[in-house]
Amino acid sequence: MKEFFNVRQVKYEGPESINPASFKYYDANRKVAGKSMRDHLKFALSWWHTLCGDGADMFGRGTAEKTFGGKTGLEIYENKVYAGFEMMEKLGIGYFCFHDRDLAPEGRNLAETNENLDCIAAAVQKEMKRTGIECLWGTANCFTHPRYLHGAGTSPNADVFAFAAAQIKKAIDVTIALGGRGYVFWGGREGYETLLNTDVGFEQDNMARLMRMAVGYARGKGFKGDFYIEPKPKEPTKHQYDFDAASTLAFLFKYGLEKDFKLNIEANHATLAGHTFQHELRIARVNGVFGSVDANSGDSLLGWDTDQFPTSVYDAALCMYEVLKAGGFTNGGLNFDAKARRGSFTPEDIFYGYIAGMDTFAKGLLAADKMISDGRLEGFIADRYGSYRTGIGKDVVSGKATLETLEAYALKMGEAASNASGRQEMLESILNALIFNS
Ligand code: XUL
Ligand code: CO
Repeated sequence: MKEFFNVRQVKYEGPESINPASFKYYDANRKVAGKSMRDHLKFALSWWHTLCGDGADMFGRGTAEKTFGGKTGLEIYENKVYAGFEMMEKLGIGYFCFHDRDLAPEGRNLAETNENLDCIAAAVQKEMKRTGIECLWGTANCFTHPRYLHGAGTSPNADVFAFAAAQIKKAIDVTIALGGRGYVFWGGREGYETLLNTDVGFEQDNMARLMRMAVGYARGKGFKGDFYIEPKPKEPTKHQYDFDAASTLAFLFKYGLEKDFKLNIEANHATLAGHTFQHELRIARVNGVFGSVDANSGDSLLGWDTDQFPTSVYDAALCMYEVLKAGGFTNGGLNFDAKARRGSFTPEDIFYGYIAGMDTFAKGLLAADKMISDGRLEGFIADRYGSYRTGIGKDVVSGKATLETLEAYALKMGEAASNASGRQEMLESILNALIFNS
């Protein structure tokens, strides 16, 4: 078989290695808390950035070659399949995620577009069989084509809604055919530019209608995986309805979708919403809708979604802490929704990006495991709420207390007992030490 990358199998060489094409921390078979790193982390390749994104931005053309030697439309997309699987094999990545339009180009009409997709999906299926690599999740790209200029499920144009529905139906078919564990809704254009032309309530009702149709259809076809909403506050629209985890939760509960949907939390989307990555994961976890992760990072000096490969061990540690506390991934995993910078345009640069991301999360996993086994951080939190385990606090939690009984208690009390320090700096110092020593 033709080789696309002049890169050897990337191996674990340990933290002392100076070989940039090796893992320093990601040792796939190493056991952490009874499970291999491979099974904890469930790394996935993003088809769009890795095999399609050529570095084009608003001010400049592409800088990276992504035709993989193909001459015609379909030949290019078929070569992406072979290149993608070669890359995943060489990096030891077990999963991939895709949009319908990353896999195959649009034809002259929907029927031809669907044929293109079936043709490339067949090649993907063969490669999956050969390598044992699996599909983490699929999705429909309902944001690139000009027909979606006012949205897809939230478009004011019913014809566009119908087209989106047809596209999603096919994307679900392909996800099921590839054994995908999840199906993602990321509402890139499901929001608004101005309220002057927008019926917010109607648009959200329609989005929920489309999601219900998708659930009904997929479950009818035997899909047992999870649906995910991937929150993002803005970009490309000024305001996206799935702004952050909390607003997405409100949407899911309002429309009764919370049993089928979980959240796919992306680091750079969290920071765009003015939250930390950990905050978004925590909100998903404590509300029982933690599902999957789009691992990347933004740039603190830029106000848009830069989709950089994640290199902050600190953020990765806090992410993996939330993942471990959620009981680990079930259908989800860590999808690198990340791309090399425009100036890093060679194929090797993408390998270095994945290596950096995988090592960062391997170290993050080790640190998260330490955070839990060490027990000091969690012990501190448990103590902090200790007043609710006895006396009046216990009555509050059990539901026995009322405003009247609490008033009677307060009147007798004089002044409330003195507050304890929150010890933030001490806890931050403990966290640093745990990361350094992991
Ligand atoms: C866009 C983004 C998407 C979703 C899938 O910011 O993150 O690539 O992950 O549509
Ligand atoms: Co994403």
